[in-house]
Parts: sequence; C-alpha cells; structure tokens
Amino acid sequence: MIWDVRHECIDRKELRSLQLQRLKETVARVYNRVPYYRAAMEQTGVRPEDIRTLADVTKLPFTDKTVLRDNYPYGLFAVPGKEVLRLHASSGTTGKPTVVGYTRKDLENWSELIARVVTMAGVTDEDVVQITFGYGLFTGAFGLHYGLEKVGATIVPASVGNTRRQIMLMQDFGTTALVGTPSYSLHLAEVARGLGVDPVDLGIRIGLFGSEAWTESMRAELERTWNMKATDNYGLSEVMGPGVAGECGREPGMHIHEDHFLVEVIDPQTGEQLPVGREGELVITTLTKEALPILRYRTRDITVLTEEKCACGRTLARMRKVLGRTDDMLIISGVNVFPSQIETVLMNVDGLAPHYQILVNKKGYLDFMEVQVELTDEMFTGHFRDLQEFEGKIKQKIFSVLGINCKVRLLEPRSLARSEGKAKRVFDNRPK
Ligand code: DLL
Repeated sequence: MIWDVRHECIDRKELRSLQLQRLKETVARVYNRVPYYRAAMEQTGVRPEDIRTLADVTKLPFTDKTVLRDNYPYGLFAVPGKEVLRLHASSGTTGKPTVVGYTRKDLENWSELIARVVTMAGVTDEDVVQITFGYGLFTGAFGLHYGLEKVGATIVPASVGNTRRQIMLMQDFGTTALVGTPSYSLHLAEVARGLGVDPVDLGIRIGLFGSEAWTESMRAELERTWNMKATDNYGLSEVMGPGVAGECGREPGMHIHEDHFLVEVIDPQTGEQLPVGREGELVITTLTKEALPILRYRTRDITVLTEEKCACGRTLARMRKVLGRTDDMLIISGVNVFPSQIETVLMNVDGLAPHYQILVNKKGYLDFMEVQVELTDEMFTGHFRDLQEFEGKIKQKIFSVLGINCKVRLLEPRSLARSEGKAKRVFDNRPK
C-alpha cells in the first residue's frame, strides 16, 4: 500500500516545480528571519531572488553541525518560541548537544512522512509495534510513534533497555513489528535465546531499523534470526529526525521524501555537487520546515542517489543504503576503510557472531588495526590451534577485500559490550 499516492507517485516534472517553489520560500524565510543565514548569504552576495532554478541551490551556503552548535540553542530558529511545540536534541560527543524545534505544522508533516515510511515497510493498522528507541530528546522514538499512530497501529512504547522485559512484552502483547537499531535488535534476540525463547517463535514479522549504518549481511542475519522482513529507514535530527527516507522493498534503496527535502550528493573533499549516480556525501535542504529550516546540511553520510523508476510505483528518488559516515571512515596506512566493509567480510564467515569491534592504533609510525570478533557457540571449541588457524583465515579475507593487514582476535561468545542505542564499534586510539 502507498500512504500518500498524490505525493509519493508525483510526476517528476510537477515535483521539480513544487520543490522550486518551496526552495524559494525556504530561502526567503531564512534570509528574513535567521540572522546567521542572512549574514552567510550576504558574505557570498546571494539574495533570495537569485534562486531561479533548482540548480541555483549550489549558490547557497552549506550548514554543518558546527553551525548548529555555534548558534545553540535557538539561534537558527525561524519562528518565535511561542510557535515551537516540541524540542529534540542530538547528543554531541563533546560539549553541547544540537537542539532542534518543531511547529505544529512541522509535527504534522513529520508524522505524515513516518506514516509513509512505515506503510512502505508493510506496517498496517493490524500491527502491534514495539518501539525500542529511547523516549526522550532523541528523535527516534517520538518520531516513529506519531506516524505509527496515524497509520492506526497499536503502539507499545517500550523505550530502550530492560531487555528481558522487552521479550516479555513481545510475548504477552503479541508484538508483530519491531522498531529500533539493528544492533539492539540483535541483542534482543540474544537475550530471548538466553531465556529459552527462540526469537522466531515471537512472531515478529517486520523490523523497522535505522539510526545507524548496517550492511546487507547484517540484514540477512536479522531476517534469519527473527524470521522477519528487516527494513531500513533513514533520517537525522538536524533536518527532522527519522522519516527522511524509507525502503519499499521492491527495488534496492530508500525513497527520499523529495517533496519535503531537496537532496544533493557532493564530493566531501571539494564540496562540488556530483551528478546523480555518483557516490558521495548526502546534502539536504529542508523545503517545508517552519521552526528550523536548514540550507544544504552536510550529513556526512555516504550514499548514491538514483532517479530510476521503481517497481512499487513511487516516483521519489532513492538513496542507496548508507555506506558509513565520512567521520567514521578510517584511513589505515593510506587506505580508506569503512567499518561497514569490515562488517560485510565478518558476517560472511561461518562461525562468527555479528558482534565485533575495530581498534586502531599506531605502532611506531605505522597504523595498526585489530579486529575483535566473537565466535558463535558452535565454533567456540576452546582449541587454541583451531582458533589460530581461523584467525589467519579471517585476516586473509580482510586483506583480500580491503588490501590491508590487520590483527584478528577471536573472542568468546557474548564477551563484547552490547549497545542499547547506536552501536559504537570503532575505537580509533591514534594520537590526533
Ligand atoms: O538517528 C534519526 C533516526 C532515528 C533515523 C530512528 C532512523 C531511525 P541522529 O541521532 O541525528 O538521528 O543521527 C543521524 O544517524 O546522519 C546517519 O549517520 C545515521 N543514520 C540514521 N539512519 C540511518 C540508516 C537519527 N538507516 C545519523 N542507515 C545520520 C545508516 C543512519 N545510518
């Protein structure tokens, strides 16, 4: 089913003209109401009337996380506080978080877009949906919540943590769809097994996963573990939260809600816009946000766009599964490595569990990477020689795919810390 045929199947020419009209409105809005944007535009000599075509978006300044931090908390808001109905924040790793705000109309649009995403994933008003994102400042839980409500699903607002209780809720309430991070969902399955419950018997048919990068191999693992359809959805607080894009499952990639977001892909080094079909950093301009309109937000997420027709009938462009963030990309002895590439190698080796971490350090002047990965219970024989041989085999696989030498350390099952939110798997301890 398609939630909003009128917009999701819009004729692309009509979409372009809607986007242009909304882009002009957004630019005028920030120019007139947000001193930071007026100053940034004045600096490059661009005025709202210079935006005549969609291609003119490249005349506008980029926004990045520092801009939000520097204008903390309300400096970029384009409406008086009275009109802001909700605040969310994304926890910064250092210092202040970034704060985002929503007017009534923003909240209404947000739940509409979530309704599109969850419908795309196959959720209906018959489903019982357990939300395992933390209810709080994070956009994940409340974002999904109101869209699911719109669709008419029964929501179990379990929030994050208390994993054993989550399993009980699934059993007792008859949960049919699970919302959370892919990594936490793996953990849930593991805890279920520990309680003597096969996750498959819980009867969850759909997983709605997002908020962190995960590979196709991880999808296969989750689908096998839960006997579910594991779907991907994408978003970020700065432009709204979840609901920016979602998967229909008919063709690869996530449909981007282009009637609300103008997307570009740029070369992260030069900032140059790249043609559709080239891999690069996703940049998003909001087209309908009232409280916090954002021009050309540099997401740091690496993806590829396609405007090819989709078998589902939606005309909205798709973004490929996110490869990783530019700031998560490791440069090991001059070779660029995304953690997702290592994940793919590991997940395709029999005998390894989907729990790993990557440690990077210096040995003298040289970069040195160690990959630690847990064994499955079946593989954990405790025979030292078997393990050594197995480590060598994995090391060889990583070398053949990525061209880098690393150390592989096999760990006992369930020995790495489990995450309840976004998994932290990379520890780069090199001196900065
Ligand atoms: O994670 C919003 C969200 C919540 C999306 C729930 C989906 C589901 P932030 O905390 O601001 O917002 O983090 C945004 O998370 O720039 C990506 O790097 C990453 N991310 C989000 N969704 C995906 C995904 C939420 N499906 C940052 N695949 C983004 C890969 C994702 N990375």
